[in-house]
Amino acid sequence: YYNVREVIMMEFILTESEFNEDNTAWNGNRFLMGNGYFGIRGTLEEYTKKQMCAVNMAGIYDKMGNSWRESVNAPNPLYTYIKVNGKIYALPDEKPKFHQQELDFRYGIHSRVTHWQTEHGNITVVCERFASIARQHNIAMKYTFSVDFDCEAEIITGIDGDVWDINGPHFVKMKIGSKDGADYVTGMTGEKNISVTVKEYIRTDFQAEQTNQNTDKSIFRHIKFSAKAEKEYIIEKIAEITTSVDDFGTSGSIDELNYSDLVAEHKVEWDKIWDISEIHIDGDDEAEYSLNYSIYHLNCIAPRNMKGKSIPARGLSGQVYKGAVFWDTEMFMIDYYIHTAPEVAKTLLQYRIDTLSGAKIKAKEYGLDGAYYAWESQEGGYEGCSDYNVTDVFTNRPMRTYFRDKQYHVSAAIVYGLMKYINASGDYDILNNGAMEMVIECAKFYRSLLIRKADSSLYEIHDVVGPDEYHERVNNNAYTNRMAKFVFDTVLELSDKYPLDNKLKEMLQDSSKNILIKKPNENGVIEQFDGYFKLEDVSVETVRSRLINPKEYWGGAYGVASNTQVIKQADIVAMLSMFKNDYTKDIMETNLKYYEPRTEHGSSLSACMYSLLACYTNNPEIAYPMFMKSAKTDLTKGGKEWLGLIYIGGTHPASAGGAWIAAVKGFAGINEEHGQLVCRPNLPEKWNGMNFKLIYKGKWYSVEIKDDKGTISMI
Ligand code: IFM
Repeated sequence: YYNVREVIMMEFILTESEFNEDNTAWNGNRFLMGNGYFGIRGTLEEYTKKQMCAVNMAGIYDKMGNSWRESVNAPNPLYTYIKVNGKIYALPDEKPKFHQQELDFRYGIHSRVTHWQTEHGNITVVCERFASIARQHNIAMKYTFSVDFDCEAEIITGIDGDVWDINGPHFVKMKIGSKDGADYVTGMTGEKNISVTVKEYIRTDFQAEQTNQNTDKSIFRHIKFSAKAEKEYIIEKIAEITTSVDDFGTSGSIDELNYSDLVAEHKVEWDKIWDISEIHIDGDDEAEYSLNYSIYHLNCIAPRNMKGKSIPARGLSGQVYKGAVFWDTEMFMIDYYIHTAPEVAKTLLQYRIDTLSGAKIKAKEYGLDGAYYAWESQEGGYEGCSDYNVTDVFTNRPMRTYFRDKQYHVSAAIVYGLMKYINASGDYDILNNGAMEMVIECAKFYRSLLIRKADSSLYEIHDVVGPDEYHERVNNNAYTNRMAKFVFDTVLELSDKYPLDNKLKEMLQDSSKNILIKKPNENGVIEQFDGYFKLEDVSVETVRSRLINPKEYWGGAYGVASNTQVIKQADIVAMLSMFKNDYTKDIMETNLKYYEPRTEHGSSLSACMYSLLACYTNNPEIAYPMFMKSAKTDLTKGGKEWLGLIYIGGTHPASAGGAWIAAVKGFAGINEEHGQLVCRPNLPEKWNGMNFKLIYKGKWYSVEIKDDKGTISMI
């Protein structure tokens, strides 16, 4: 086993070489595997819902009673544990002599080796498994049991239908059974009657007595045999997950598939993905490792072969944030796909086109025109965000928040993502297929937000929550106003190709010309919103020291940050890095230096934006720690995982995407100028060079950076 490991390129291996029960939740995230259709948390085979095991399905949601709607977890076909001489050996209860968990993130293969010491001798379990990226309905697992003493052994393996849910249970009816040698569990959701079927087929290489023991939700095989010392007993399991709302069919019947063929074709697919997506950094192994690990996660959750699906804020790591899609996708993740898998970027945008009707319904609900996209978007554009989205830790009561009502910037983020895609792919055709209508509806939405005071010539937007969520219901958030202008201008620019109704055109010209765009003050700083400079100017640490409970919410009506200049995440800094051509380097640098010490970076979306702006202002040494923070978000222990009794952890794909943006657009200085890619590197001192590939307008390019010189060549 160890020899096999050695031949795998070590720089793509994530290892934990001892057992630490405290890491259960974190390991579930960092050892995650996925193929876009589902994600499998990095839990161990004997784990159940207690240890937050989940096979999280993409794009399937359910509401149970009055709880929040959330994505659905499938029954778990990996469930397996052992008994030796009648005693259960399973983590976390039976402490091991040795335990190692690994993720080979070049190939998305999870493995574990565990030794238990008994009074008679040692037991070893080795298990390897993967979510096939070549056949996205399939999972394969190879479970090897061995002992160094003769014993009576039993391997219990099956489909655990007692799934972990935050707001479940979602399966109101469950059916279990066996057909043609395969076992299955089908769960039926309560709200929409969506069926999720998990089947498994098992192959053993030894003689054993097999019996089935089922519950009303689960089906388990008990495989009993007399084990001989030093012999390996191998179980191969091939599973298949299908649902009643699938976009694509299965390929191959599970009884005809086998582990070695599946792993071989799975690796071929991953090799193809890495061929375009791997990034080499000369001189900084840790940065290279962390960045490619981030890229691994983006590849695990990409909705390949799927129609109109997007990526939730916590990827496919579970039901946190209701499994919903946020602005994170178009602002932080899509860039990576645009340049490595444009068809995936298009699928993400198709999701927004397909959910336009949901956005129009939401706009109407608030008495607004056009399309107001959901803050937490589920299928059909359904708004998953509740009015009371945070729990007050002091009263344990739900707290009124305004994420749902006032984060107007979400619609503009979608238009921004669309234009990044069109500019880099040249795919104007998407505009004929619903995207132009989407952009126009977003423009109408922003137009309907404009207000003008009686004696003013300028339009303002009032009562807003900007990206910095701590300051709610502010007026003229600079970011939101600038984004609204961007949407007006986008429609006007596109109107050359896609004729607009004259009245609408005039309205949008007027909106673009007269919307208030905040200018830098005499010190060069742009005020985040009206009255921001009048707020108490204290450090993040001072604000932190005022917390009574470490878990209390910093924002909202009486949060510790609300009446101070301390902000949660990049806001002005995000605007400057998105519209860098509007500002001088001096202004960008002044604002970077003003806002950074006032930013808590309480969101994993924050650091990458600061990193990018630091690169744009030729400050790679300031950018570097922010980049590393983003690239290592899921590798670093101690992120926010629990809010009281509510689990809020998971993977952070926006941070992973942000790390890619900082590396490629920031340090490597890849930019689009006059319809061409240019490379103006800004490498940190310790980086000697970088090389990677990119797709631009349908062609592949290789980028080579040596010291300060970058070369882009078409492949
Ligand atoms: O979209 C973000 C938001 O900006 C900050 N809170 C978490 C959300 C999901 O990542």
